[in-house]
Amino acid sequence: MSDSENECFDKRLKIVLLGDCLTGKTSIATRYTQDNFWKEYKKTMGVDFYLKRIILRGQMNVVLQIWDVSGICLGSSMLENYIYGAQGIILVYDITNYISFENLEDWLLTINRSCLHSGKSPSHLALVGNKVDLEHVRAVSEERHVKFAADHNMSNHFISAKTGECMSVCFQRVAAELVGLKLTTAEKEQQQQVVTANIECEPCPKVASVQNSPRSPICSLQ
Ligand SMILES: Nc1nc2c(ncn2[C@@H]2O[C@H](COP(=O)(O)OP(=O)(O)OP(=O)(O)O)[C@@H](O)[C@H]2O)c(=O)[nH]1
Ligand SMILES: [Mg+2]
Repeated sequence: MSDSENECFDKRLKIVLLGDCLTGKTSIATRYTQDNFWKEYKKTMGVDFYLKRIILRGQMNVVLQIWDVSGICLGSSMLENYIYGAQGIILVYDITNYISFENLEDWLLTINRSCLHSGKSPSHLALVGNKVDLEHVRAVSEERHVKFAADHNMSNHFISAKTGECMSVCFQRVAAELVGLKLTTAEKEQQQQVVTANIECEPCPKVASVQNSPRSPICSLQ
């Protein structure tokens, strides 16, 4: 983006997606920024970057810089660099995978350690339960989800990267929180995209070859 384009935007926010492998972070980023979804799993190596321009309350232009960090980065020395300077962190788990929910404690510990070390803390943490299109095989109850978010002072969201359900309102709410705006109920409802999906058996995810991948994030660091 050129400097002149930058000047048109009131705010630029760095939002980092963290959580275990396979929870759907890349799918969330690509659904939200490109309105695409791939069934095949391609592990993120390091971090990929995505941009999304939004308007809050019809008045504030915001550029969201979304950092999609690989699940394998938990415990890696690079994680602190990825988190550094983030205004918002979205912790993602898969509602059909209890372990991905349990491991959020480890992600939080790592975030807290990084922030202590760098002296910079994010202004907002959000908890995202992804894959709500697979409600019939849910492994984490809504109550546990809500309690975890309340215990750690996080906003809480349920979304589906596959259908796009509640995706937009999730990012809008996080962005609004970061700039100190409150969304009206009408705005929240307007953003709520509900798409019905057929129930089907999901095959085990396969690692797709890099050459066949149609994904094109803006930039990638490994
Ligand atoms: N049914 C369903 N599948 C999803 C959803 N989101 C992601 N998936 C699938 O879950 C698998 C993993 O998705 P990714 O987005 O690659 O997961 P990730 O969190 O980026 O994984 P790492 O890059 O390894 O950290 C893929 O096969 C996706 O198609 C969803 O909302 N619903
Ligand atoms: Mg990924």
